[in-house]
Amino acid sequence: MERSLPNILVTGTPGTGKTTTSEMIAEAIGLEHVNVGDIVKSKQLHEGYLEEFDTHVLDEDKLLDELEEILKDGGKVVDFHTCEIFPERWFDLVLVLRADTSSLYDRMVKRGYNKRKIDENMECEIMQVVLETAHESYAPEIVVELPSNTVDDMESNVDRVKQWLEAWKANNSK
Ligand code: DAT
Repeated sequence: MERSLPNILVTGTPGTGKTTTSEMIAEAIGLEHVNVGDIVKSKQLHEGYLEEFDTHVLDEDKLLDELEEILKDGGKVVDFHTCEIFPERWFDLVLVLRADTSSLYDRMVKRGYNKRKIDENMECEIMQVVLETAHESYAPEIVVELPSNTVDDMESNVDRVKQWLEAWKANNSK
């Protein structure tokens, strides 16, 4: 896919800071934030709600069609906790946000998640599920693991992406 601006995927366990960081990146470097969870809900791209797991079952085909259109010209920061459903070619950089268990736990309690959801997400983070899945799904050189425990972490993550974008532009200018 030829793009004049790159697409960046920001992934990680719920609560690691994807939405906050994606908004900061989008603002700092002039890309557009695409919150996949919000699109799934607003366009009803799911096949129902699983009460037991407090989650929606994605209609992957519809979601991918919708996103293909949004991402085709590049310049998007895509924020989603699942990273393996997208075609590899869509992204030029995949950021996997990581949080310490204590930060993550506090954030999920604040969000009002039930115990089951908290336990599930804590285990997901401890077992590095999203990081391993990202490594299985994308080329090693585009997957970057970033700590996201403090505001300073977020700011330095945004700075890193800024520098990365400059390099990307230099490499992709004709
Ligand atoms: P996600 O989109 O991964 O679910 P979020 O961006 O909504 O996460 O963040 C959840 C809450 O945690 C929100 O109140 C902001 C806070 N938070 C996230 N990352 C943080 C960080 N690195 N430092 C301080 N607070 C953070």
